[in-house]
Amino acid sequence: MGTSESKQSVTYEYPLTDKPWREPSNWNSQVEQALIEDIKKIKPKSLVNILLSGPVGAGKSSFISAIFTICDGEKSTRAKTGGSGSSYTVKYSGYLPENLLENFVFRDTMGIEPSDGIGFHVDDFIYLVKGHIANNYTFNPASKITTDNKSFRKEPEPMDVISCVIFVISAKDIYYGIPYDFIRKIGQLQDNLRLEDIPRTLILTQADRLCDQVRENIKNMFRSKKIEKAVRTASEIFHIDQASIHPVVNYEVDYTLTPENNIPLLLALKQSLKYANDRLKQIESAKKIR
Ligand SMILES: Nc1nc2c(ncn2[C@@H]2O[C@H](COP(=O)(O)OP(=O)(O)OP(=O)(O)O)[C@@H](O)[C@H]2O)c(=O)[nH]1
Ligand SMILES: [Mg+2]
Repeated sequence: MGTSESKQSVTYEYPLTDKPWREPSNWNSQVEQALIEDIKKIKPKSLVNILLSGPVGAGKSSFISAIFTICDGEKSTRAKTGGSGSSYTVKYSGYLPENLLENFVFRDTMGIEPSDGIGFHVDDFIYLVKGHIANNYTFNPASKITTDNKSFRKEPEPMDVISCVIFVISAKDIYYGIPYDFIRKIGQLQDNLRLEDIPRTLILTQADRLCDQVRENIKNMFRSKKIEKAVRTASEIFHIDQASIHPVVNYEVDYTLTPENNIPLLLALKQSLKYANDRLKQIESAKKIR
């Protein structure tokens, strides 16, 4: 009896689409290798900073660790992750992966909370982006950094500024309705970026928690209607083009390094690196134009 029951097929509320809604449609080691080769070709001449920002517990630190996992070829917990009520990350922390990547620094921040006075202080954002805040600064939810703070750089060097921001939000939160206060705060951060002309991408983490079919087989990612809807909704809420929104599963549950586990992470990484490098080139060429 047990055998026949366990063989019964499961009916899902949201069946997969017949055709994938995004390329690549084949997830294999050739596709993975092509992405790795593309990534290796993105070689900035000097250090480039990529900032991670987003709600508390979304998976910012986990995404950084996932990048190290891919670069090192084994599970990494480089950026410490957690699940407490308030932000696990309290310090501004830079991470420089090696092997696969060259010259890219990933900068982790405190999680945003819906209420004011707790979590990341949105007024710190512009100082981070412009390179005024030094590594290891302990965020203060009660007030923005003051210019007399020992971590405040009065005159940042070009190597201190941020060249791309990766917003990190849980796919489930987007799908089931992200609280308005998060939208308001993230909107405020985006206004700063627009003024500074800094590119951004959006990573929808924990896709495995939103879609059972993705949890069962990550290759279902681009055939999942729920994930597709989360991407569309995020695009509408945050005014980011869908092609810059990447659903991923961090190496937090399944620690097996496989091409299919890597592919969504690599797609997100490749675009963020490219945007960051393009920004650097844009600044260089602007210096030549009078
Ligand atoms: N299932 C699943 N869990 C994840 C994923 N990414 C992160 N997590 C878990 O979500 C929790 C929060 O992850 P963190 O990386 O600490 O999140 P964060 O955005 O850095 O959080 P704060 O530093 O607190 O703002 C941890 O328990 C992670 O293991 C994912 O893709 N899938
Ligand atoms: Mg964190």
